[in-house]
Amino acid sequence: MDVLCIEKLCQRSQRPDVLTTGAGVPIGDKLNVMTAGPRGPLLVQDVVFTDEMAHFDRERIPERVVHAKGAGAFGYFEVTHDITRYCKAKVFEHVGKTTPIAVRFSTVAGEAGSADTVRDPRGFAVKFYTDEGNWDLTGNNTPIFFIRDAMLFPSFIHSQKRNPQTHLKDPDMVWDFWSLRPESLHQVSFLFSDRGIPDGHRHMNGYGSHTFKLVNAEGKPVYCKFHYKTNQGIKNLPVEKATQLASTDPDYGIRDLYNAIADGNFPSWTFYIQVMTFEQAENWKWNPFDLTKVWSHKDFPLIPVGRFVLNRNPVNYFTEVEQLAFDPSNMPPGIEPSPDKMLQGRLFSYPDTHRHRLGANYLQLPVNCPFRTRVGNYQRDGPMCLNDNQGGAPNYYPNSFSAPEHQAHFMESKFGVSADVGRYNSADDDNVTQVRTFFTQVLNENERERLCQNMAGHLKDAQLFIQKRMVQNLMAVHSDYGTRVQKLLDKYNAEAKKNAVHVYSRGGASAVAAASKM
Ligand code: HDE
Repeated sequence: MDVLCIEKLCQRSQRPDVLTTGAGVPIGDKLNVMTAGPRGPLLVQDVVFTDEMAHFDRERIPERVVHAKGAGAFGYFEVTHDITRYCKAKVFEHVGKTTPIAVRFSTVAGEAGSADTVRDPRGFAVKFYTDEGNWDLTGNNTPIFFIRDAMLFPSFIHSQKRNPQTHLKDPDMVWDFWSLRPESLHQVSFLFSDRGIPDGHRHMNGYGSHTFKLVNAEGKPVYCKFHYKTNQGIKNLPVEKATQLASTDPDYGIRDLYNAIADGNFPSWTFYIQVMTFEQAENWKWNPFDLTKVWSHKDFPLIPVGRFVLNRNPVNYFTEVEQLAFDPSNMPPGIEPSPDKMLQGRLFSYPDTHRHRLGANYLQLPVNCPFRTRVGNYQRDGPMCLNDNQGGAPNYYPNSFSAPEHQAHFMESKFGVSADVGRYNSADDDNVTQVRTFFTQVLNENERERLCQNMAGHLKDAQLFIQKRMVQNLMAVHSDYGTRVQKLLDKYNAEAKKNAVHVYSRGGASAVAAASKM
C-alpha cells in the first residue's frame, strides 16, 4: 500500500483557515501564553504552548555526516537510445520511456549552513523511481575519487572536517592525509583545477564514478560507467568571485537552481554509458574497479542513453530534500555492483546512516518510497510506521498463504570468485600516470598555472614537512607540476617568515599528536 493511502482516508473536516494543535484541536489564541494573572507565571495546562514548544525542541534531525549542504529538485528521465543489448532494467525498456526522478546536489565537507561556492567536490545524486523499485545513482561531479579502499573513508573525511581540539578546518590535517595517500593525487588535481568551484549546480557534469555491472535479458553482463553531461555548458567560478559570493550569497547554488526552475528554465543533462566487456576488463592495463582511474573515452566511447530534466522545485525543503535518502545499494534487476571496493563499502554505509538519521522506516517517507511499484515483503513494525504495515498479510516466509513470492528470473547474475581472502594493500597501484595525462594533456597552459596557484595557495598553510612531502608526490607526476608549486610555496613561506604570520590552526593536529604521547 502506498503511503498516500493514509492521506486518502482523511476526512479533512477542519476548514483550512482554522489554526490547530498538532492533534488537530482548534486553537482560540496562539499569540499569548496562559498565565495566572497578566504578569505570570505560566500554567502547565497551556497545552497550546507546550505542544508548540515540544515540537520545536525536536525540529532538527542529524545532518548528513558528509554532503550536509544541498539543493534538490524533481523531474524525469527519458530514454532516447536503445541499450537493451546491455541492460534489461525496465528504466531503459524502450526509447521514449520516461521515469520520474529526484536529484540532490551538494557540497561535501561543510555543514548544512556552509557556503555553496567553496572548493569542494559536488555531490550529484539521482533517484529514479522505476517500475521495479528505486534506482539510486549517488554520484559526484567528478569521475574519480580520493581513495580506492573503503577502509580509509572515515579518516579521509575527518581530515577534511574540523580539528578535534580547535574545531577549525585544519590545513595540516587535509594535506597530511593527502600527501600520505598519493592515490588522492588525481582527484586533488581535479579539485584544485577550475572545475573545483562549479558555477552553481546546473553547469556541471555528473558521474556514477564507480564501475557498475549491466546485465541483459539473456543474463550476459558487461561493466559500465555512467556519465551525465550538462546541457547548460560547463561553467566555473573564478576564485575571487567565489570568495566574494561565499559571504554575500552563501546559498548561491540553491538560489540559482530554484530560480531557474521557477522561471521555467529547466536544466537538463544528457545521459551516457561507457561499456567494458569482461574480457577487456581482464586485459586492461589498470584495475577497472579502481575509483581513482578514468576509462579513456577513446578506448571506451560514450554511448548515448537518454536525458534528464529538472522541472519541479520541492514543495517543502525538509520533507523532500532533507529527508531524501540515496542508497547505492538500490539497484533494480539488470544493474549490479562491480567488485569496486569503494562501491562495496558504500552498499553498507548508506542504508546504515539513513536508519540512524531518519529511522528504521525511512523508506516509507513519501520522497523515499518506491511509489512506482508496490512494496511486498516481511518487514513489519518499527518506529514511525507510516503506512498500513501490509495489513493482515503473513509476516513470515515461506508460508502457505497468498503472499509475495520471490521470482527466480529476478536473481542477480552469477559470477566466479576464486581468490585468497586477505587485506590487500592497493596504495601503490599506479598513482601518477593518469594524473600526468590530466596535467599535460587535459589542461591547457593557463589552466595548469591556475591549478598550481590554487594548490599552493592552500598548501602554504600546512607545515613545511607536509608541504615537502606533497611536492615530492607532485614531482612524481611531473617535474613541472612539482617545481611550479614549490616555487609558489617558497614565495609564500618567505613572506610568512618576514611577517611572522601565524597561520590557521597550526599546532592543532600536532598538539593532538603531542597530547596523545603524554
Ligand atoms: Fe558518500 N556518503 N560515501 N560518496 N555520498 C554519504 O550518506 C560514503 C562516496 C555521495 O544528496 C552519506 O546520506 C562512504 C563516493 C553523495 O543525500 C554516507 C564512501 C561518492 C552523497 C556516505 C563514500 C559519494 C553522499 C552521508 C566510501 C561519489 C550525498 C549522508 C566507501 C561516487 C547524497 C548520507 C545526498 C553521502 C558514505 C564515497 C557520493 C555517510 C562510506 C565515491 C552524492 O553514507
